[in-house]
Amino acid sequence: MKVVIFGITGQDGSYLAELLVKKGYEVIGVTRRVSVNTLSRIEHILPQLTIVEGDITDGFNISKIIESHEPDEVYNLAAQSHVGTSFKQPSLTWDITGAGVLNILEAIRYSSRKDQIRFYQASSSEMFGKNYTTSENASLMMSDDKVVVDDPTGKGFYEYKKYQDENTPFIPQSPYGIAKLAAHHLVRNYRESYGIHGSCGILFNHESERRGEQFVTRKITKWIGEFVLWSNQSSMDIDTTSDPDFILDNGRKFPKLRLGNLDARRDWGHAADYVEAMWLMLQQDEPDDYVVATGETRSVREFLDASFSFVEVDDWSNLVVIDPEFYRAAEVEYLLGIPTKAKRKLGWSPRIDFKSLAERMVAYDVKEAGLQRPSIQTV
Ligand code: NAP
Ligand code: G4F
Repeated sequence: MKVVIFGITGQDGSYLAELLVKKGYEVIGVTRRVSVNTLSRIEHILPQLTIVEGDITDGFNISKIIESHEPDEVYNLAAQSHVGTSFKQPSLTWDITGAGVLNILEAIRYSSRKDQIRFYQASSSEMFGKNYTTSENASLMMSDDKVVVDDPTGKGFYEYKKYQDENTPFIPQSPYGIAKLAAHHLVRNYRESYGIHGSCGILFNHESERRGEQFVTRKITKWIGEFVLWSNQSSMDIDTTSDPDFILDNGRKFPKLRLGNLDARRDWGHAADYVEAMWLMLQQDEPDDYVVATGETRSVREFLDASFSFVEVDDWSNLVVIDPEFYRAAEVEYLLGIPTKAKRKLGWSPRIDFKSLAERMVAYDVKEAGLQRPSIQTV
């Protein structure tokens, strides 16, 4: 079996490539030409991959790749995937995250192997934006904000009255979410109009040791790693209160962690679990759309609590600065996905929970910081 992966150099692309290599696929990864090396996440499996150059905004080139490599499966993970950046560069986001998907769909539509190709599109919980479903089981309400709903993963009852599933209408809040929603509808339209075997995974946030450093979880764990290294070289009396922006230690200083909205809630899983759901979707006879999530929601504040607890910091309030720079023009405040359909139809369940996710990321970044010896600012 042959597969083409757009976005193979990203977090998900690297885990998916690993999974498919293990399954015996011939993996063709498409990368953009850039002036730096972007292959670090897939370096360990490079000998087993075929790397070809391509950009999803270049329709002709995409057609050529699909026609010449004759894949059985095509995964589109390529995107300008940062929501904050999408407010600053909306046109670029539209061209890549929205219109780029149309280029791939057109390439499949006109391919001589249209009926043999199965296509996966990386849709996103960001498409739900400010919308959620309120549980109809109001009579089962346990307290003001909790209700027993379905038990999709078999791990216990879901105790929230607000959630998103495949039936929740989309009200996206960002140029990124809008571009993803346009692509999501295009896949449905090409499925219905031309019989393309196209499935969309509506994936909720998933993180890992390979997560991009601009996303909030990795930004936090990376900072913790560097802070642990710095504080190991410090005296016993680190001063966290005198300076609003820096942590001080006898003439040495370390910048505090600058974040935006700590109250936003996300449903956070691990990327290695989520790429299995992508593959399972393409093994189904009929194409369809699936929510992939853990069924638990946590705030950024809770991620901070969990992450700092692994380095034995109970009170991080003087280590973090709230910076308006990291607030968004419009926010998605609440995400909690119910993956009942993925569980029932695909047999998929997440394995790595919130606490283990934070623990793995912190452990990795503490180790990495020690190896890289980041430069320390001095007064
Ligand atoms: P990521 O780490 O940001 O990776 C994005 C990938 O897209 C990179 O390989 C990047 O290549 C590539 N890319 C960007 N622009 C491109 C272009 N014009 N042509 C070809 N490739 C291009 O994202 P991720 O976290 O792995 O997410 C994978 C996909 O799932 C994305 O579509 C994302 O929007 C979506 N998604 C992610 C999550 C999540 O929580 N991670 C949730 C829902 C949906 P370079 O290495 O050259 O930059
Ligand atoms: O980590 P984030 O940037 O992820 P966000 O915006 O939820 O988007 C991610 O998940 C989507 C799925 O829902 C994907 F489609 C998308 O590609 C991406 O992978 O931010 C999470 C939350 C937000 O509410 C943000 O406002 O954290 C808040 N936040 C607070 N301070 C911050 C920061 N986010 C970032 N990136 N940086 C901060 O300093």
